[in-house]
Amino acid sequence: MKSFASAAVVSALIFLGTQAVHSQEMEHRQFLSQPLVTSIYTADPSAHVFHGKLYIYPSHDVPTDIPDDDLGSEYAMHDYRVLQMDAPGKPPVIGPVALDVKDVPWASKQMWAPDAAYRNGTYYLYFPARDKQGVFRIGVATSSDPMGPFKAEPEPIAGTYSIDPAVFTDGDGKSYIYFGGIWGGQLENWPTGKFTAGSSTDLKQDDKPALMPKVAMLAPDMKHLAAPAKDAVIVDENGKPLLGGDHDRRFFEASWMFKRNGLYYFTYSTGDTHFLAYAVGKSPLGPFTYKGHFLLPVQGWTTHQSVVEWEGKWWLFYADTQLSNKNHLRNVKMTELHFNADGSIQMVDPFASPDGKK
Ligand code: FUB
Repeated sequence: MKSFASAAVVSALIFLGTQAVHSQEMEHRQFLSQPLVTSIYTADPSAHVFHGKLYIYPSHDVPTDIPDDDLGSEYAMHDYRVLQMDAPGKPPVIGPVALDVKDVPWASKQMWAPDAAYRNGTYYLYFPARDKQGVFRIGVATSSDPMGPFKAEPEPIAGTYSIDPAVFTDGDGKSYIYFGGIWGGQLENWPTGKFTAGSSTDLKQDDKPALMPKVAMLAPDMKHLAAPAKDAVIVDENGKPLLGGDHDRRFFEASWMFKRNGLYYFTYSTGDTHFLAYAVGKSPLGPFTYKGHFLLPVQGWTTHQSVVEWEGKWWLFYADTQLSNKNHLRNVKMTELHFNADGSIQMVDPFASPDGKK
């Protein structure tokens, strides 16, 4: 018994020592960029330039006692605040509450990663939330002001489900919505377009095509799908869909589309392997050929991106947990994104200092 107790004490000391070394290493890691705002927690930054000004539509993280789990129950957000930046490097203005879950007739909780769009004088806020039955759906709300407040439609957008809506408007004025997320995002529960109850963490079909993000063209009113959503298929270099077991490359969540030099870049998070990845195609509907990672893992479990051209430069918006070191209390950041001559995206290391030193 005594020797067991001593061994336990020695193990505990070794454990604490390892932890101390680990946290010292964490403290000494340099962050590539600093949080854009520090007075509230923000994540999932969807950045847009509307009429020359930059607006960021983030999740608004809140403290909670709900423990971390594979379904992301600890992400208990209930409202949105919009950020507005006048110039890179200038602190953003934090808008008032733009939409609260209590003002969304169909929703119950978990206002996760939103996005926004503009058409004909109206701003549209797209957002996921659990309905009264606990099923994630995607809603839309409108405003005449990009900062809100937004008024929610009474029902979720018919034909959408799961999480992480991202809306892309092409040069011809047509808009497309991308959505979906596995595990907590419940994409596993929609095998045939109908919700099927059951475990929603990984189908464990590693040798089958991975679950793909969904894409649909939006109707001109921006509140309905013009056609049913279909898979935005991500294929490998041989044209074969990425497989479910390919956790380093397969889609997990966080769809974001941008267009550069006529090429459509579909970007996303690989979730449990913590990369941001991209795939390119010749149509906003896909298919998209996997090209690689472009953000190495950040501090914290999730990150979620947007990529936008602003004032002649390309910017990556993402999030980590620098302020809190807690998975569910994140802070948004931005850094310049660089492309190679062949259109590939240069890797971003969130722990390199801007001059490239670790
Ligand atoms: O913020 C809650 C969820 O975490 C988002 O919807 C996902 O993209 C991940 O960032």
